Amino acid sequence: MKLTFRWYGPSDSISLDYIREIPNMSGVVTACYDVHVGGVWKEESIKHLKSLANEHGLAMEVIESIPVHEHIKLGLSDRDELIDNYIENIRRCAKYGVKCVCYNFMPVFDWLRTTMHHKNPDGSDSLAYSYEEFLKVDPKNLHLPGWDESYSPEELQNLMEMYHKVSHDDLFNNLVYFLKKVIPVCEECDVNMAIHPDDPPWDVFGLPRIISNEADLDRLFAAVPSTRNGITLCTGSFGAGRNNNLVHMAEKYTKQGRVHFVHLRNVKWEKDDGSFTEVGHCTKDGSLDMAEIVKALVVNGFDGYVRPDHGRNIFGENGKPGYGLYDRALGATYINGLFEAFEKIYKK
Ligand SMILES: [Mn+2]
Repeated sequence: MKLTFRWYGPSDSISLDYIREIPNMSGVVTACYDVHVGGVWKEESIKHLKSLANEHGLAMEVIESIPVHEHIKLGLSDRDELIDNYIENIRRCAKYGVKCVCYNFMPVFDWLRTTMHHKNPDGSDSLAYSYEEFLKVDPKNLHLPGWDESYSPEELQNLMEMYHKVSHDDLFNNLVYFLKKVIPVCEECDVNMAIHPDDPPWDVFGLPRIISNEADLDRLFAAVPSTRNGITLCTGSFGAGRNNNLVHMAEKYTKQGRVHFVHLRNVKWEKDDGSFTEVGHCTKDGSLDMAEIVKALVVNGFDGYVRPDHGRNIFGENGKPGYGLYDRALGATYINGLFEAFEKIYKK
């Protein structure tokens, strides 16, 4: 297992000096943020990020993410040009040692919560999704925590309308079209594509979502069989879906050689309407059996990249929601413990 940590580049309030002090930390997971979605990343920016990481003893082998332009997801006429740009980004990243690209294919919103600051009984706060709160959101006048600055209200409405005619099958076919062009380049460049599951794993605001469960993954892998076409096993995203058996999924897709990257976090299911709270990483704190998930990875030969996913705000920190230092660092040490124990017992 190679332990990594998400780093939002030089403007991240969490420095590489801090990240390197987390036990067993091997590298950062980052991206170029200086080019608009759909554009070609500047080679000097990729090189700069890598040298900053390397100067701190950290690798930069995972990119999260190279975002997919909405026109590719919509299947519009300019998609070929945008896919060419995407491919050029993969080539440029590969040139600087990148081995894994995390991306997603969710229309418009690549995550959804109803609060960034749910107050937990222990005094910490975390992201949460309440179905009751979700029902109060007016899809015609969207104001969502964490999203209000991403698009102007008009842009958002226009984009939502463009998806009205896009069915689940259309979106799936657009993903396959994209991967059929991208995967051959990944084979050539020794890069793994790791699709991030839908977060949460169901449709929102009438927008289709197609990477929500095991059946969705099986369909994707049947359409594009190369094992370069793999997943980011995000336990918290899949795990918000109560029918997803994460232990089984970890076992099955590790055996297939398709788990290229793992996001480990726990969620606590609230009520029985889909509501959930993000909690500390330990099994006991949430609804997912984190130890059994890690065991399934190790027993089946997983040796890829892992990062602690969202943490709570603790110790008085007022970090970027989900991405503060302290709880993710505690999560990292917990992940280290699970892997060390299971690797000692089961790794051949
Ligand atoms: Mn994730």
